[in-house]
This record gives sequence, C-alpha cells and structure tokens, in this order.
Amino acid sequence: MHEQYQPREIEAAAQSHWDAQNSFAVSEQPGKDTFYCLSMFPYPSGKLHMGHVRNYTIGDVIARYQRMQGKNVLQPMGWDAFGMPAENAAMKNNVAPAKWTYENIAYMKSQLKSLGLAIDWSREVTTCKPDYYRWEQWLFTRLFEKGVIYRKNGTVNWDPVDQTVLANEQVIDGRGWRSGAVIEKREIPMYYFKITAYADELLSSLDELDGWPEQVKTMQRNWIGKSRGMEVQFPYNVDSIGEAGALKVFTTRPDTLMGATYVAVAAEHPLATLAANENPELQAFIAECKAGSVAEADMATQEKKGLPTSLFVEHPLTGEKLPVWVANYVLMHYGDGAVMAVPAHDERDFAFARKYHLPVKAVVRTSAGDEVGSEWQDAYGEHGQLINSGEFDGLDFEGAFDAIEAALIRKELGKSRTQFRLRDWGISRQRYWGCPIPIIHCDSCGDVPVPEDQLPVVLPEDVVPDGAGSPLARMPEFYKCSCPKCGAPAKRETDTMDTFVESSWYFARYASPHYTGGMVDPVAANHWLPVDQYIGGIEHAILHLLYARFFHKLMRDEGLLTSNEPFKNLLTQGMVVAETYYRVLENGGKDWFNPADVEVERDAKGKVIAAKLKSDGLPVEIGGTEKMSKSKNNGVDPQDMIDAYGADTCRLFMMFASPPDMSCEWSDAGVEGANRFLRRVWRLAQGHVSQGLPGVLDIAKLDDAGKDIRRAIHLAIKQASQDVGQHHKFNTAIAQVMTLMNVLEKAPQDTDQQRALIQEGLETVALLLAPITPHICHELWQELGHEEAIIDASWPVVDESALVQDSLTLVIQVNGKLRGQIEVPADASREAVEAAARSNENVQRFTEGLTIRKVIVVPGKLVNIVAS
Ligand code: ANZ
Ligand code: ZN
Repeated sequence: MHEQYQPREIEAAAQSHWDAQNSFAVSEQPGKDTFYCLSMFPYPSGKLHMGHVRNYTIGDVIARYQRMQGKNVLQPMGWDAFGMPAENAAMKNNVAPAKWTYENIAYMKSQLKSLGLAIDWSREVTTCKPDYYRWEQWLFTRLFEKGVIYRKNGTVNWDPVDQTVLANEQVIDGRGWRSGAVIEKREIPMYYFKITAYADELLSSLDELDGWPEQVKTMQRNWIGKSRGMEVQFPYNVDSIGEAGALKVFTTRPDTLMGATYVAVAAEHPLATLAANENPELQAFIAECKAGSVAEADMATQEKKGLPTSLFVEHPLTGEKLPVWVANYVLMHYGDGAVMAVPAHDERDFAFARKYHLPVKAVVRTSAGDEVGSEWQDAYGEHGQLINSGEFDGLDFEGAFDAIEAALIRKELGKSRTQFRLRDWGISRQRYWGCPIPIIHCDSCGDVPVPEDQLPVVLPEDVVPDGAGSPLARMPEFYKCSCPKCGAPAKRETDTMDTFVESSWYFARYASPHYTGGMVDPVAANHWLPVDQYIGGIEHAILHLLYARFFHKLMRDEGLLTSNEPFKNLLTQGMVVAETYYRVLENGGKDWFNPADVEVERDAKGKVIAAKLKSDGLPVEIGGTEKMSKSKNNGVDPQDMIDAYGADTCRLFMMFASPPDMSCEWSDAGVEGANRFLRRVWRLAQGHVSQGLPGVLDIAKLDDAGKDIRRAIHLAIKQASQDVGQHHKFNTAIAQVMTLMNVLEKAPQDTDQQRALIQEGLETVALLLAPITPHICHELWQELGHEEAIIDASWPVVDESALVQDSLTLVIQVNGKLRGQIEVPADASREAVEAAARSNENVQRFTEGLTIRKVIVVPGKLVNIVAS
C-alpha cells in the first residue's frame, strides 16, 4: 500500500476493475429484488457542469447503496440529444448539429466515466439516433390514427426577419432574440397531443405518488388546474345586422352572477370581430392585442386595457342590459374566451372597472359585514353570504351555486361544468434538429401517417442550418415523396417534434434499449418499471414530469406497460450555488468575476467579508451566493476539481456539503476539507496494513475500552444506515463516519486484539463510504485483505449487542447550567439516577442554601436540578 493517497492511480485501477468485470451490466433476474435508479439524462451541451455532477453523484450513491442491500440495480444513462443549442452552435461555428452533438457526447461520456458512476453503459440511449426516434415516430402514427394526436391551427411567435417561429423564451421584450425584429403572432397548422383527455387521471393519480415531494405535486395540480364552475349564456340581439345569439362565458363564481356589471371578450373573440366592423379604433386595438406576446406570464402582468363596443347583452336572470367590452386580460384560449365581469369580487375586473368608470355592485357580504362595493379599495374575493341578489339573498356559496344553476337550467341559459387549465400539447417545431414528424401530405388523401414499414423517417445529419426557417423545407430530397395510400406525388411534413417528446419515454427504452421488435420489450419494461428512484432538478417539476407521466399512460394504453405511473419516488436536488463578485461599470452594468480569480477574506464563521481581484489586487463587490451560471460568471468547472483532487474528493464534498434536496454551496475550503479527510482515512489504513493484518477479533474478550470502540463502530453503522437508507441524508452519514474516524485514530494499536478491532473499524469505514467514495474504498478493501471486490460486498449489519452499554455517563445541570457528570449503571432506575445526582459533590456545592424544587431526568442524557 502506497504511503500517500494517490487518487489518480487508485481511481483508474478501480474503474478498470469495474470495466473488466462488467460490474454494472444488469439483466432481468426473476426472483431478485430490482431497483431502478434513474437520474435525468443530460443535454449534451459540451461539458458537465456542477449541477450534473451533483445530480449524478446523488443517483450513484443511492444506486450503490441499493446494490449493497442485495438488489439487482439498474442505473442507465443517455443523451437528450435534439434541441436548439446544437443549431445555434452550428450557425456560429458552421458545423452540422449532428457532428457537434456527437463530439459533445463523446467528451461528456468520458467525464461521466471519470466520476466512477455505476452505470450500465451497454444501455446508453441517444435520442437523435434513428434506432431511438423511430419508435417515437411509430407511436406518433398510432396515436394519430386514434385521434390522440391531431392537427389544427395554433398561434405562434413569428419572427418576420428570420422568417421563423420562435419559442416564448426566444422573445425578449416583444422582439426576436437574434434579429431584434418585432414579433408577430401567426396562425399556422400544428400537431397536438390530446393531453387534456388524460387531465383527470393525471390529477387523480398524483394522490398515489407517496414518494414525491408535496411541492412538486402541488405544482402539477396547479398546472392541470381543475376548476368546477358554470357555463352561463348572455343572450344578445344585434339589431343593425339582425344577428341573434348568446355570449357564452365560464365562471367559477356563479354565486356572483347578480353582481355582473359588464361582460368582456378577448380580442380574437368573434363578437369582437363583429363589433369592430366599421369601428377603426376598435380594429386598431384588436390588432395591438393580437400582436402581443403569447406567454401567459406576460398576459398576467401587463396593464389592463380595453375598449367598449356598441353591443349589449342581456343578463340571463334579470334581463338587464350589460355592455360588451373588448379587454386584453381575457384569454381567447381559456374557458370560452369571454368573462362575466363582477368588479366587486374579482381583482382584475375591479381594476378594469375603476379605470373605465364601470359600476361596482357588491353581492357577497364581506366578513366585516360591508355591503357597498363601489367604495372599496379592492375586490372582495372570499366566499360569503349573498346580498343584493334578490331571491338568492342569504344563501352561502354552495347554496347559491345550486340555486343559480337551477334557475339557469330552467331558462336553458347555463349549467355547471368542470374545466381544466391544462391545454393540449402543441409539439410542432419549425426547426431542423429534431425528430421528423412522420406524416405525409397528399392532395387527395390528406394527412397520411407514414406506414410502419417505411419508418424511421430519417433526419439527414449533414445539414448546417442558417437560422432562416427550417432547412428541411428547402430540401426536396427530404420532402418529396409519394402518398402511401394512393401513390400520387406528395409532400413530407418538414416540422419536427418538441424535444420534450424524446425525454418523455427514455426511461422506458432503457429497459430494452436494443429491442428492434417495438418501442419497448414489454417483458423487460414491466420487469424494471416503474422507476424506483428518479433524481433531477426542480426546474423539471412541471413540464417534463407531466409529459413523462402522460406518455407512460399512453404507452400503457397501447398495451406496452402495465403500471400507471413512471416514477415511484422523486428526489429534486437543490442547486449548486457559489459566491459572486462584480464591479459596477461606467454604464451602470456589472462586470462579473469568477471566484477562481478573486482572493477573499473571511470572518470566523467563514463568511466572505472582503474580496479583491487577483490580477490587479483591487477590491471587488461581493454579490452574495447565487446559482452557478454563466450570467454571473460564478461557475466552477468540475473537471478542474476532478483533475486536481480526484473524483472521490469531488463526490465526498458534494455529498457532505448539504442534504441532496437543499442547495449546496461551493467552497474551496470544503473541497480541501473533503480531500484532507480521505487522506486521514488512507493514513490510518496504511499504518494499520503496513504492520500486517491482525487475527480474528474475539468479542467475548473485549475490555471496557475495547467495548467503547466497538460501540462507536456499530453506532456509526446504525446511524449511517438510517441516514442513507431512510432519509437520503448523506451528509449526516458522512459525519457519523468522521466521528468513528476520530475514535479509531485514538484507539490503541499495541496488541493483536486491539489491531483486530481497528480492522473492524476500518472495514466499516470502507463499507459505509463505498457508495460515496467508491474508488478509495475499492482499494482499501483489497488492502484490508478481501478477495472479493467491495462492489460485491453487502452493507454492514449492526451488532445490537455491541450497542448495549454497561454504564452511562449523564450530564448534570443545576438550574440549566452544566455542573458535572455522573456515571450510572445503564439499567439504573429513575430513583437511583436522581439519588446519584443529588449526592454529586458539585450539585451539593451549587445547591447549598437552596431548596431543590424539582429533578428532571432525561434518560440516557441528563439530569437537571431546579433549585431556588
Ligand atoms: C366571474 C367571476 C367573479 C370570476 C368573481 C371570478 C371571481 P379559474 O379558477 O382559473 O378557472 N375567466 C374565465 N374565462 C376567462 C378567460 N378566457 N380569460 C380570463 N379570465 C377568464 O378561473 C375562472 C375565472 O376566470 C372565471 O370566474 C372568470 O372570472 C375568469 F368574483 O367569472 B370569474
Ligand atoms: Zn394520396
């Protein structure tokens, strides 16, 4: 055994052992407990960042721990390889997205390997390869035939200069991110997944997901947004053109119907179009609304604006005439694109009514008993007893809901309805680097799905896009084809799919990644699925997880899977954060400096109190800790850390810095501390091994000091097992091992039996750390004399008898202040403990002249004597 800890050598050796033994390749083994441990696969952006390292280390620790529990553990990895960054890089460097992507994958794979992850690489999945996406296309054609995918016009952000569709995040302040052109809304045909058909199930089966964070389930519930309300019709009669009809609105507050003082429609609503005839001002306003962003967040924050029309509708119950307004806060694609406005009880309507001097009529008594809405500063949105509502006065929300529904049904002007906020999922992208949509357009047959024997529709890989629309649309060799139905010349669809589609089913493909008989081999898929533990960032809490849950159900309904949900347990890891430093520029902007280029001074608690730039020695501002990002220039390259200290130090630091679901603050001192600890372990083991391995420990012959050491060993096992197995608290598990190390370092090593005890201690350290720092533990295990590699060893078992204590040390307090210690038999009664405490000489000194009022005994811990 080397005298020094040399991570480079031992990590290479451990990794080549695993490679040679194929240690992480798994197959279905009936009868053996399976554990499917999955970390969200990366986008091959170029190199790993700290967030990846954290995510994959957490997954690896769990996978390795479960393997030590004797389970058949599947931990796969792959690449979410389609997407825009490849196109942007292609344009910048004039290289095909495929080439850029494959090169990134090769490099990042080598990085992942250097971290020593227990991955079954034979199952690697790359979503931009035809052997993967052909099955996505296959499912698409099935769903298209079933009507679960359909085509209709959708509104998109159109960049008139680049002649391309932009994603919401590419529209910045209403302009294209590249061209700077003012973005227009356009209607173009798009493909949609009918996810709304699964809305109810996506909501209700959340209740079965006990292993998911409550916060994520809440986010999913809100996104799906089920609301029970009422559809209400407001009849109208447009005399000038002789048109009659009824304006339909959706409301969750039918109890406030008697307080409606106007109605408002979206700019795209047919009634708005009708009213704008011969009204240029209204036409201009409608055009302005239509041009705005399609992002819902922008809609919510924008200033409320509207224009009146000359139209009126009738209140369905009173017949009163209500004016029709066009308002920018009404969304066309929600509810019915129109609202009954109740300014007294709806915040948006209230703001709007104030601005345009519309009446405010209160119909719900506030908890303070107020009844005059027009004098309020704000809408009253709570439920309450009805007022000013005629026959409905005095009813509560439920009562009013039912009574008003009955009244509307009698007039055939309304009924209750449940609706969802969730929209169907538009997946068409007018981009090149994505999975081709397998549809052929024929003049006589319409939209024809590509037949199974013509799949996959292969994306050509040698194309360099130029940013002006999709190159596929300019490649006749791609889009010219013949109709599969009638054989006439036809045109292939040139849109590609949203990359969220690939990441919605990769977890299932890992079960049988090379299967050519279908999307998944149902036997293998049902063997491994659902995933036992899924680990990834909170940024995927809504869309990715929702789409993956949806796909799982789609695949179930195709007969491919039997389970209802893909991920049994979900761990959302916290962010990796680091200190930020900057200087203010003359123009008021900030120039950010990387922590590596800054020298800092800290106070006793480790807080940064001063910082200067290494290059010029002048001070920089301290910006506080933030998520590592390019924009704040506070990223630390994990590769530098691995090169300098080795993967084990890197893994140990990450796991020790904080529990996995909390943010983890990067610190050089922390990394050095982790490295120092591993060197300590090495030193103790090296000293021990160099004297030859001891004989077998005879537990029966242990003296008191020996019993104490052995108790420390088994206490560490007990607590680390709870921390890792039950709570994923790797940081406290590591702390247990550190405590044990302190004991072992002080333990005597004179006799063979004393050394046998150290042997047990060191073996325990190696086993407990094995999931976290697998390389050093691999080496230690061999050096400690084991034939079998530690990767095949079991998690240690607590010897409960070692935990039994003959005597206990209790802390003694007098009036809460520490005054001494007593030693009592472990099975001493309360009375005996109290008596021992009272007779303690310090207690007598500090209670002299006082009366003892109370003696509190906390078993196993302390005795507090209250005296005055
Ligand atoms: C009258 C009313 C009175 C409303 C009141 C609320 C409070 P959720 O819960 O999200 O489903 N609404 C309906 N369609 C809309 C649209 N296309 N654009 C903007 N707002 C719309 O919200 C339903 C409520 O949102 C409905 O109930 C309606 O306003 C509004 F005291 O109707 B309410
Ligand atoms: Zn045809």
